[in-house]
Amino acid sequence: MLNIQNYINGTFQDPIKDNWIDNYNPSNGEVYGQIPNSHIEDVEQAYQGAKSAFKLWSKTTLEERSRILIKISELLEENLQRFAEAESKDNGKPVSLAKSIDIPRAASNFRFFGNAITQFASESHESVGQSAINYTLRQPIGVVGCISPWNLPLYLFTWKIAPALAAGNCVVAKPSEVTPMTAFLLGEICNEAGLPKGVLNIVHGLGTSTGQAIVEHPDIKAISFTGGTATGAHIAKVAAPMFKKLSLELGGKNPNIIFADCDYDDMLNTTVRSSFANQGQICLCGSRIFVEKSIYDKFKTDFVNKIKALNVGHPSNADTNIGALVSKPHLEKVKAYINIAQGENGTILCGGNEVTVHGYENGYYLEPTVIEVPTDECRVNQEEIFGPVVTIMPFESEEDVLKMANKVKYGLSATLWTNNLNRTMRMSNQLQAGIVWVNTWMMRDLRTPFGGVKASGVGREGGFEALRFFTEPKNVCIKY
Ligand code: TXE
Repeated sequence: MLNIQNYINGTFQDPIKDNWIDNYNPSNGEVYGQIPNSHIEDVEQAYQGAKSAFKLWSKTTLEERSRILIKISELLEENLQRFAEAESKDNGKPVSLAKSIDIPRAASNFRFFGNAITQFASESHESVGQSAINYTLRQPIGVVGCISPWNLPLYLFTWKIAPALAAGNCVVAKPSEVTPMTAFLLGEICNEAGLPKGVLNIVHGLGTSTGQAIVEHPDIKAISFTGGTATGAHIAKVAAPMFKKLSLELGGKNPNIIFADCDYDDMLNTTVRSSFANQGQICLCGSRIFVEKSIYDKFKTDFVNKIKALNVGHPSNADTNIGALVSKPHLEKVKAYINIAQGENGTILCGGNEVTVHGYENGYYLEPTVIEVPTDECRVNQEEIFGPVVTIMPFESEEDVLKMANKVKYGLSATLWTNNLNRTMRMSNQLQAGIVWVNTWMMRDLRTPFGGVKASGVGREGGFEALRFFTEPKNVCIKY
């Protein structure tokens, strides 16, 4: 058994009420440890730690903050294998994926924001003819709350924490109770890197108790949240009357639009990834595939053949493409959508069944599933499934596909495959999404704004947008 503890004021401690939650290994369905089920008292202690640390941290020079964040990044890189294995065990994702994407990107988050803060600038405005100069101070907010989900556990946790700390805030953070392990390990690394105690506090527990206590805390002034849209709406309701700053990164149901004039092989290989990477549990996955009619039959055959060749297996096998889904309830949710598709006259072109992996019979494995849908309005084409399930259907014209692409409540990302420049410009201007990828998918430059429109969220993270979110602008006007 591997019990994890809260990281408060630089030390590891049990939850005050001694309540615990089981932590499951999705690859075999077994409980392998326990995590604190923290309550309001633990959050209060974390807040007090953060509050005391704020006085010094907010006055620490940018060079010193930057040095510590870059040190955390280096230590994560040194511990790559250990963190990748821990992430995989907790989440079910292939170790190879955690090693090549999740942990390196978590390290990049600290390095990037460690550097970005030294380049962050604010504006000044000379009020010509009035003998006055205005400048903008960008001051840290104080104690901020960061709440993250289970799909990219350390990657999304650090995506919030790194800019919050870089900007001079102190943090009370909660990782998902489903995947708490690498956030727990991060505490050790922060101590080793010399992060002063109390600057970062990590409290574990359920969303409805620990998470809710963070959101409701009267002196935690900003909340950065990534997770489900329903949870985001609830958090907004709680936080709005308290006038908290909010950044909400929520769900997606992203279109992948394929025109006949694209670079076919590149499109096909990338579409396999954009459909099923991380078992399809990425908010950016292109889960609605629209294909121009003239290449629809060819695409359908080639795509299904590629998907049938993917290996579903134990996350630590080097040849595993698809690992385990994150939890039993999530597996049940995804399976329920496959049934819904059949009830809506969808045709399962491949997949659709649970997989028994020899030696790990109780793990949460599911075949990658491709469903041909008769209309874009069916539920599987409208609701976020967040698993290894994609829909495909043909389209006739640019106009039609644009309408279908935009006819969902979400607006996170969209992918467009075409070599026609004018069409690229027309479509990318009109797609309702925070991010449009053309002839690629999930290519990330950390300086770019990241986030969605409509039910995919409010606000942007990434680059200076994140540093703007985690600072309060103050106008100072001096008359001379
Ligand atoms: O997420 P939750 P769940 C989508 C996906 C998934 C669905 C539900 O469709 O099937 O959301 O997933 C914390 N106050 N995404 O239920 O509950 C919770 O403890 C404060 C998309 O696992 O939103 C966890 O740390 N916090 C998504 C975090 O919120 C609360 C990634 C996210 O959990 C809380 C994950 C509360 N009242 C799921 N309730 C994406 N956009 O990437 C829960 N939490």
